[in-house]
Amino acid sequence: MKTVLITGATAGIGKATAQLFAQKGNRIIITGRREERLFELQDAIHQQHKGSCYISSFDVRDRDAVQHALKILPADWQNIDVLINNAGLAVGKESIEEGLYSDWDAMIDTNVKGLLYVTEAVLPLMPNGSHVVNVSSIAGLQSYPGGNVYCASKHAVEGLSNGMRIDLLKRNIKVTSICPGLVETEFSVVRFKGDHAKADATYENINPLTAKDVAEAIVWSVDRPANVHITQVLMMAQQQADAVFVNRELKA
Ligand code: NDP
Ligand code: 8X3
Repeated sequence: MKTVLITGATAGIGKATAQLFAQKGNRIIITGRREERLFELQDAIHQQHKGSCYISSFDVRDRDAVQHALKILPADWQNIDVLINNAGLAVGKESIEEGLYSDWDAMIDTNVKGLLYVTEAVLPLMPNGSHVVNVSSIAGLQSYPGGNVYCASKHAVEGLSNGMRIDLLKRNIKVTSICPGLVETEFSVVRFKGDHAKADATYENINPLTAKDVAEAIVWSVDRPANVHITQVLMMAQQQADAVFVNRELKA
């Protein structure tokens, strides 16, 4: 049984990952800004899996709040075996000349600086032999039209994952980067600022990945034997070749 801290557990990939780790008998710490959703998930985990689940609500962009949240963890939650850096978002899909400062700030502050703040606060609580999983993206490996700053933020996650893997070797801590393609979650509703028609069009005529598909890849990476270090998982939707080529003609 491991203790797993998951950021962004109020929705999508983070929520599915929390449920799967709980189903497998692990103790989980769920985080996010929408506290009411965290309470609902905690209730569901208690009822469905009789699992041990602790709530810590904070905004990953707020460094003081992140440090405080980790500092006040009860003593029996202060040993964290697995950190899942999942909280993240895209905001806007405009061409670079039309981008908004507020969108750029939200993506860089959340996807890059937020991941750093959480990692810095959690690492002192992680024993040798533990595991960090960063939820990156195909956008961390390739850019696509209108992806500019989101892709840059995920390229930074790739750079950080590679650097962390080197720095944490001395503590035997594994670092895995998960790079999914199109996953149908609240991601596109957030990206298009509540425009559900645009969000739905993202997944039109394809079989997108689900949050559970990505959660399974995360849990699989963590559950490998000690001698196996999964450094990166790249996974696409069925009709997706890469960040740009998506076939919407042939939905199976
Ligand atoms: P969702 O929008 O469904 O979930 C995003 C989660 O991130 C929510 O729980 C949200 O919680 C949390 N979050 C966002 N901003 C903050 C913040 N400032 N502080 C704390 N938590 C925050 O999207 P996904 O599940 O799809 O996204 C999860 C991760 O997967 C992201 O990093 C995303 O970039 C990545 N990804 C997504 C893909 C996709 O196609 N969906 C593909 C590849 C990668 P709350 O709002 O309650 O704070
Ligand atoms: C989210 C998926 O389509 O923006 O990372 O690359 S996509």
